[in-house]
Amino acid sequence: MITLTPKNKMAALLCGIAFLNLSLFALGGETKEADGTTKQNRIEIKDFAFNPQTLTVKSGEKVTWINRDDEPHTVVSVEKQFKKSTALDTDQEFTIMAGAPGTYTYFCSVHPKMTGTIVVVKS
Ligand SMILES: [Cu+2]
Repeated sequence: MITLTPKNKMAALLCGIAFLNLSLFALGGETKEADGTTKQNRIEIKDFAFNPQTLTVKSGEKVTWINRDDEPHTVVSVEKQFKKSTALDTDQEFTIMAGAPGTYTYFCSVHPKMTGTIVVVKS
């Protein structure tokens, strides 16, 4: 049996606070740049194409697509590595969080010739 002295109690409390901070950070899932801004991983859908066509991000970062066409488009992972989007109307956005490192290829289910790739690297 361990008896908590006041000193030990303080250590346990600090430990708990540190753990909580880590948890909150993990939940945030956004990478802060050196200047304090949140990194934006954006892919524009324009003229029936994903721009940029290949994007490299770190695991845990968010990726947002925005449809700049007048046509609806979708974002669907070929290997179901992320949840597919609904049909995106003009200026509508879709965001995922990059999971495990790997190559995520995706396409638009309305126009299957529209394809793109996200390369997820270790954070
Ligand atoms: Cu499309």
